[in-house]
This record gives sequence, structure tokens and C-alpha cells, in this order.
Amino acid sequence: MHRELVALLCAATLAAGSVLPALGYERKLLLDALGKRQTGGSSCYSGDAPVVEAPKTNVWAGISAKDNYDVWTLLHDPATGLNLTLPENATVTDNYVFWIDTLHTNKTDVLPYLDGDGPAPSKYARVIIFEGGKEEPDSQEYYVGPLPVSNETSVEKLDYIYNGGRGGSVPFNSRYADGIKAAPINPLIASAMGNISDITAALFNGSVFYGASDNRTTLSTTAGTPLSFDGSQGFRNIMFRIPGRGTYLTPIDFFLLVDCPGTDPTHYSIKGYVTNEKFFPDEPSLRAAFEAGELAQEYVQTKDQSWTDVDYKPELGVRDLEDRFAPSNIELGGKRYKVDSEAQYIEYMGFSFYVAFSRTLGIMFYDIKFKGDRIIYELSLQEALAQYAGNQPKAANTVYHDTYYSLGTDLATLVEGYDCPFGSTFWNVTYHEEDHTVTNQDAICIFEQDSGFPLSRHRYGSGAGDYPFTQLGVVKGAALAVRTIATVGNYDYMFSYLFHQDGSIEVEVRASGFLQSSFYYPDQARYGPRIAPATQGSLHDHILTYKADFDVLGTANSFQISDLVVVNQTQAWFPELGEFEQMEMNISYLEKEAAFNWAANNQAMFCVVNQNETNAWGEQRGYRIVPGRSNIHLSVQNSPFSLKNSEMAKTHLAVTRQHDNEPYANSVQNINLPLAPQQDFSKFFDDESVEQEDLVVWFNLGMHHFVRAEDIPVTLYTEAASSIVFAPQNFNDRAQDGDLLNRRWIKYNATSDAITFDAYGVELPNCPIDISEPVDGISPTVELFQEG
Ligand SMILES: *[C@@H]1O[C@H](CO)[C@@H](O)[C@H](O)[C@H]1NC(C)=O
Ligand SMILES: *[C@@H]1O[C@H](CO)[C@@H](O)[C@H](O)[C@H]1NC(C)=O
Ligand SMILES: *[C@@H]1O[C@H](CO)[C@@H](O)[C@H](O)[C@H]1NC(C)=O
Ligand SMILES: *[C@@H]1O[C@H](CO)[C@@H](O)[C@H](O)[C@H]1NC(C)=O
Ligand SMILES: *[C@@H]1O[C@H](CO)[C@@H](O)[C@H](O)[C@H]1NC(C)=O
Ligand SMILES: *[C@@H]1O[C@H](CO)[C@@H](O)[C@H](O)[C@H]1NC(C)=O
Ligand SMILES: *[C@@H]1O[C@H](CO)[C@@H](O)[C@H](O)[C@H]1NC(C)=O
Ligand SMILES: *[C@@H]1O[C@H](CO)[C@@H](O)[C@H](O)[C@H]1NC(C)=O
Ligand SMILES: *[C@@H]1O[C@H](CO)[C@@H](O)[C@H](O)[C@H]1NC(C)=O
Ligand SMILES: *[C@@H]1O[C@H](CO)[C@@H](O)[C@H](O)[C@H]1NC(C)=O
Ligand SMILES: *[C@@H]1O[C@H](CO)[C@@H](O)[C@H](O)[C@H]1NC(C)=O
Ligand SMILES: *[C@@H]1O[C@H](CO)[C@@H](O)[C@H](O)[C@H]1NC(C)=O
Ligand SMILES: [Cu+2]
Repeated sequence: MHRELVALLCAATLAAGSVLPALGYERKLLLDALGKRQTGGSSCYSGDAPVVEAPKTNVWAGISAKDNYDVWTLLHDPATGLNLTLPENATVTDNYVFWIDTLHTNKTDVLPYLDGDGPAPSKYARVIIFEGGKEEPDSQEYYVGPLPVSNETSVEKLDYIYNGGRGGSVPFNSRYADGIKAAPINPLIASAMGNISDITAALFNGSVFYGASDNRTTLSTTAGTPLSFDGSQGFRNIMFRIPGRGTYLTPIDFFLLVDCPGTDPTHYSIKGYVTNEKFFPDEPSLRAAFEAGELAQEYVQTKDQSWTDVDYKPELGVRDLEDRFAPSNIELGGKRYKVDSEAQYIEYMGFSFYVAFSRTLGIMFYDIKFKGDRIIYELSLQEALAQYAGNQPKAANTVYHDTYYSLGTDLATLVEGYDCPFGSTFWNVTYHEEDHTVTNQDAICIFEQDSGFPLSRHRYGSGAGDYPFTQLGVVKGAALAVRTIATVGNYDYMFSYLFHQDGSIEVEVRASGFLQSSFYYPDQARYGPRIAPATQGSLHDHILTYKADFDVLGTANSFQISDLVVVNQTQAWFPELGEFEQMEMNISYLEKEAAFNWAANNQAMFCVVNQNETNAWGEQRGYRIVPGRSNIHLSVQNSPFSLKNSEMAKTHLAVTRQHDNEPYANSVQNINLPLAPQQDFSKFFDDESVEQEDLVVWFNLGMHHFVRAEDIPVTLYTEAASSIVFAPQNFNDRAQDGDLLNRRWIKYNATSDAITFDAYGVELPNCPIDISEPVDGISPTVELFQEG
């Protein structure tokens, strides 16, 4: 059971209007008590979020289980003419369905529905079919609709979202490497490794590989991507590791490079073997070096992987007081957001938005409004890229695009109280495998959190005596969070979207999970430190590309650049200074689509404004794009492994015109096409005007992962974090904190030498205390208003 039950204990009420005998500190003890979760009634544990009905159908939602089943059935109907084999019966030379997902809904069709009384746009499925049965085998993508399936439903090639020149077709060598594609290659790998089992056993403490399903095998394999450059080659650069839960951290110093183009195994060959940082093109040369004693290993990779577990390690010592329950975020006053869990629609403090999900991209946000005004039409992750470095084939060759691995299907169980606060709202995600639908339970959590800092405050005057103010205003800080965690193989990417009460939106990503590590080469410190007896971290970049389709009060938006420039100028009242430097803003508007970086020293403000909408002061209403933590782009710009298929990762920011045929920055099978991409993001930039047009801002978050011993056993979320904020910029006439009741406006009365305040009817909840046993002898008492 991952869901724990929590009982809440909280303090007595601080009466409104009361005169505080001293400084207005409200203190409470939230006692440690894991007991029964209270349901309903109490305002302290709030139960489920209040329900709201979404104003419109969620037209971005995934296709239903029935639609998937009907699409599957239609595809396999001989009359459809696709000549499909069921995947369980298929070989590499058959046609079979790889996956079925939901096609993005054209914005052109959505807006008349969303903003008027146009019809709800039709739903379509997108389907990738591996077509090995063709003369020239490939992978072909289709779209199927309108749904539900009827006599009007057709199956069309999905070419229009790709700009690489082959539409929805991907060459065989570049298509996803599933088990069926691997099957004809595996015997060659088993044969090559079986033939040198005496060598691997001698060098690697008995480790041998005879094939994954052979019971003598004591090694695991990993190949990574890319597996082709432009589709005309097919290769696998295999690294061997000690198998187990922590296999990512126990590589051995042995690599097998295989050439395996096409579907015919007679064309496959061994390209060579790598160990000791040396390349051997064939077995005899490897064997000769082995027999000459040139391959001796100085370090032995451990078979014990207990040190890779994220469990309690008593050998690290004891920390004073750490046996007490840690602080927790609890929605004391009851949930302050409303949900339509059917439509996946949320309202919070003036915000409203829809959530959608796809197997490749995970969760996506649509129609984000603040106080009724649309700010963002779509906010979604587009790609999670990682590129590695090292003086060994696997690290040097590895670039991941996690949408290739269907990142959305890797969103799964969140642990209440740890991944997300106790009492969070949990939603499932569902996706489709073949003719059936899979549910990953509790894969999305929604909660309101204490920001950990007030939204705003000021202490006025200096008061007298004990009270160093005449007035003091402070507003409680809180934000709604929507969170998912995708465990894509080794990494656990945590995606959080925060909706702050002032109308700002924060996008954050953090990374934990296993490093993809390297065997330890003492002479290769430039690629990372030694982090375990025989393991070295591998330097790498993580780049997460996002799409923000801004619609600030309509689709006609401009990208405003306020450069901070330092100029020499004179002022008549400082004649003695002559010319002196000052900074000023040089305000301009991006004219054409462009990809660019944050200004040096962040000396530029970027805003999406609607030049035709002004606030009370006549200023253009807009949203500012505020750089956060670790705003980076891909370091390597000209690697053959990421040359043209990773263009979206190569600048901090990009602005394009919104087009129905450019819904995605990347394609899910682009990774094996670095030199001949199916989708080339750089082709989005074709000199179109972006002034008062429908704009999309693409932005990158990420981390340069300078690996360290503290990545053992897993990378820590504290440091591997990146973020960005979209904040109102003259969107309003003043800050949107004045209408919040969760505040204090404290006044000092010099005559009575006392302070008063109004709680505006929002008081610290008085919760039932229900504690069966005192914890550590602490009785459930409450202390309030202690003398300062
Ligand atoms: C396909 O595989 C299923 C079992 O997975 C089997 O029952 C069926 O006979 C196979 N069909 C063909 C045509 O081989
Ligand atoms: C149908 O696919 C099979 C392989 O599964 C292939 O041998 C056959 O030629 C294909 N038939 C047509 C008409 O394309
Ligand atoms: C589709 O079926 C409906 C009845 O369900 C029928 O009225 C219509 O004519 C059919 N359309 C076509 C193109 O066959
Ligand atoms: C393994 O050895 C066998 C027997 O000598 C040979 O036929 C085969 O080609 C070898 N495999 C590889 C991949 O070299
Ligand atoms: C390994 O597999 C072989 C046949 O493939 C079998 O004879 C043998 O008993 C198995 N050994 C073990 C230890 O399971
Ligand atoms: C080598 O393998 C043996 C047998 O599996 C094991 O007992 C030993 O601990 C291994 N050595 C290391 C350094 O892991
Ligand atoms: C999640 O899935 C489980 C199992 O199918 C179901 O019982 C539960 O109601 C679902 N939760 C939501 C919020 O739909
Ligand atoms: C301002 O003038 C001073 C003196 O000529 C010069 O050193 C400085 O570089 C100038 N600053 C700018 C921003 O042009
Ligand atoms: C202001 O920006 C414009 C281009 O938008 C540029 O031509 C001009 O030199 C800039 N002025 C200063 C003072 O930097
Ligand atoms: C602004 O909107 C008004 C009313 O919709 C329109 O008449 C005007 O032409 C617009 N101006 C610009 C600069 O777009
Ligand atoms: C979406 O828009 C594109 C570009 O206009 C068009 O080619 C395509 O057919 C549309 N897709 C659907 C499902 O209507
Ligand atoms: C300040 O306190 C005095 C004495 O209690 C009281 O008469 C007066 O009304 C208070 N002033 C305000 C503004 O509340
Ligand atoms: Cu990393």
C-alpha cells in the first residue's frame, strides 16, 4: 500500500479581532500521528476536492478504451488493406501495430468551439505501424478518424506534422528497437560473446554472456541510441553490465559493436570489441591481446548491488532528532481547488485549465485562464533529451529522446506524503497497448502547497516599545501544484507545474534516479569522477524542451524584448558629472520567428504581450518569461549523434508562429535519424512575422550533469533542478494579492500599546485531536501567542 492514512491535529482557533498580548506569532504544534484518515466533515482534513463542472468538453483528452479497441479492430480488418499480423505472431518482416495514441487536436478546430458555439472537433487516433512486410520495410504513421469509428472513419498516412521529407515514414533501420527488431540480431551477439566467454570470464570475475535467456549468462546488455545516422545504417553499440536492480551503476569494461542493417541477418556482422580503451576489429586480435596479457583489469566491478538501493543505510550514522516525523504540507483549511475529474479540469484561485495526457508526452495543459482571461492555450513537455560523453563507445554514442520510449507510459504511482503531500488528489493515467487499455494508478497528483514564503509583506513605521511597526501587512503564500514523475529507465524525472496566487505559472523539472555510469578509467577524469570502486560517473546534459502556446487575451500576440542597455548621458542638474552611465530599457519586438538564448547577465526581459490590449495605465498587457534555475541548452551543437534531430535542444528559447502542422517540436522516432531527421525543428523558422500573430514559445529546462559521489545511489532532487516562471507583466492594474483573505493587516495602537488585526473570517482551523498514544511522550497540547 503506497497510500498512507494521516490524521490531522491542529491548533485552537485564533479569534478574529482579538487583541494580542504580544507579537502576533501564531504557534501551533502539529503532532506526529499516523492514524486514520478522516473523511469528510472536518475542515482540517478536507476529504476530496470540491467538484466543478468543466464549462466545455475536454477536447484534448485521450481517446477512450472503446475507441482504441475499435481502431485496433478496424486496422486489422483485411478490408482496410494494411495486411497486419498480430504483434505476438509477428517477425521483423511482417506489418504490425507498434502503438496507438491520441492525435493532437488542431487548434484551428478547437477555438471556434472553445470561444463560440462551433462544434466540438472530432477526435483522431495516431498509429505507428511497423511495415516490415513491404518491399522496402519501414515504419509508417497513420491517423484514424473521425472517432468513434463509423462508416466515415478513414485511415490516412500521418504526413502533415513532419517536415523531414518522408512524412510519417521512418526507415527500417531507424524505427524503434523493440523485441521483434532485436530478435534476428540477438543470436549474433550471443555467438560473438559465447565465443569469447573464456576471455570475459577471466577478465571480469567469471562474467559471461551467451544470450539474455541462456541460464549460463551472468551479464546484462544495454545499447542506447541512436542506432542509425540517416536510416541507411543499423548498428548497436553494446555495453555489458553486472545485472540487477542497480545495473546502471555496475558496468564492466567491455563493449561489442554490431552492424545490423535491414531485416536479413546474413547482412549482420561484428564491427569490433572494445576494452581497456582499445578497439579490436575481430576476435583474433582481441584474443591475441588477451593472451599477451594486455587486457588485465585493475578494478573489479562488484556483484553486490545493495549499495545502489534507496533504502536506509545505518552505516551512514545517526542524526539527532531525525527519528521525529518531518514537517508536512497539509491543506488545513480544506481543499481550495475544484476539480472535474471526469473532464480533468481544475479551478484554483482564479485559474482554470484542462489537463490532457498522451503516451509520448505525458501530461499537457490547455486553455489556462486567470480570472477568465486566457493566457496560455497549450503548455506541454515536448522532449526529454540526454546526451553523454566518455572515452568508451556507449557514453560517447548515447543520446536519449525519452518520447521514443513513450515517456507518458512511465508516469506511475506517486507515494502520498513523500512524492506529493498527504491528502493530495490523485488521478490515474491511461494509455493503450494493442487492443486494450492500461491504467497507471495515482500517476498525477494535485495539491495546494504552502509556498514556504509569504506572497508579499511590508512593515510600516517604527511603532514603539515592543512593536517595531505602526502597521504590518503580510499575505500568505500558496500555490497549486500538478505533479507527475516519469521513471524512464534509469531516471526519475519529476515534472511540477505550479499555479501561484498572483497569476504566475511556474514550470519545474527535477531529476533523480540512476546515473548511466561508466566503468572506472583512471585516465578519464575529464568525463567524470570515480563514484564507486569500479564505477565512474558519465558527464551528460539533460535538456527538457517545452512548448508554451501563449494566447494572451486572444491569439494576436507579440514578443517584446526589453534590453537593459547602459548608456552615457548627461543631466542638467549634475553638470559636474558630465557624461555618466545609467541603464535604460531599449524596448523592441521580435519581428520574425527565431531561436535565441537568454541575454548575458539576464539583461533582457522577454514578454509575450498583446499590443492591442492595455491595462488601466495604457500599458500593453502581457506575461513575462522569467528565467529560473539552470536555464541551459545542449552543450554539444555539432555531434553526429544529435546533429539535426535535436535542434529544439540547442537554444534556450525559440518563438514560432502557431501552425496546426507544427504541433510537436520533435518526432518520437527522430532519435535514430540524427543526420536525416523526420522532424527538423530548425525548419520551423521560415521568416514568418511574429508581430500580433499566434505565437508559440519553445523553452528548454535542464541540467548540465556534473556527476559526483552524491549521485550514489541516485541523483538528488535538491540540486538536479531547473525551472522557469511566467508572470503577469502589466497584465493587471496592480498585484493580484489584494483580494486574498489569507493575510494579516496588523495595527499598533500607541494609546493602548497593543496591536489589533482582522482575520477576515479565515481562521486557523480548530481540529479534533484524536491521538491514541502520545508520540515520544509529547501530549497533544497547543501553544499560542507565546511571549516573544
Ligand atoms: C498467433 O499467436 C496466438 C497466440 O499468441 C496463437 O494462438 C495464434 O494461433 C497465432 N496465429 C498465427 C496465425 O500464427
Ligand atoms: C503481407 O505481409 C506479408 C508479411 O507479413 C508479406 O509476406 C506479404 O507479401 C504481404 N502481402 C502484401 C499483399 O503486401
Ligand atoms: C453511414 O451510415 C449511416 C447510417 O449509420 C448512413 O445513413 C450513411 O449513408 C452512411 N454513409 C456512408 C458514406 O456510407
Ligand atoms: C563463433 O564461433 C563459431 C565456431 O567457430 C563460428 O562459426 C561463429 O562465426 C563465431 N561467431 C562469431 C560472431 O564470430
Ligand atoms: C540450463 O538450461 C539447460 C537447457 O537449456 C538445462 O539443461 C539446464 O538444466 C539448465 N540449468 C539450470 C541450472 O537451470
Ligand atoms: C567475484 O565473483 C565471486 C563469485 O561470484 C564473488 O564471490 C566475488 O565477490 C566477486 N568479486 C568481486 C570483487 O565482486
Ligand atoms: C484509478 O484507477 C483505479 C483502478 O482502476 C480506480 O479504482 C480509481 O477509481 C481510479 N481513480 C480515479 C481518480 O479515477
Ligand atoms: C561612458 O563613457 C566612459 C568615458 O568615456 C567610457 O569609459 C565608458 O565605456 C562609456 N560607457 C558606455 C556604456 O558607453
Ligand atoms: C535598441 O535596439 C535597437 C534594435 O532593436 C538597436 O538598433 C539600437 O542600437 C538599440 N539601442 C541601444 C541604445 O542599445
Ligand atoms: C485593436 O482591436 C480593435 C478592436 O478589435 C481594432 O479595431 C483595432 O484595429 C485593433 N488594433 C490593432 C493595432 O490590432
Ligand atoms: C489539421 O490541420 C492540418 C493543417 O491544416 C491538416 O492538414 C490536417 O488534415 C488537420 N487534421 C485533422 C485531423 O483535421
Ligand atoms: C487605541 O486604543 C485606545 C485605548 O484602548 C482606544 O480608545 C482607541 O479607540 C484605539 N484606537 C484605534 C484606532 O483603534
Ligand atoms: Cu543526469
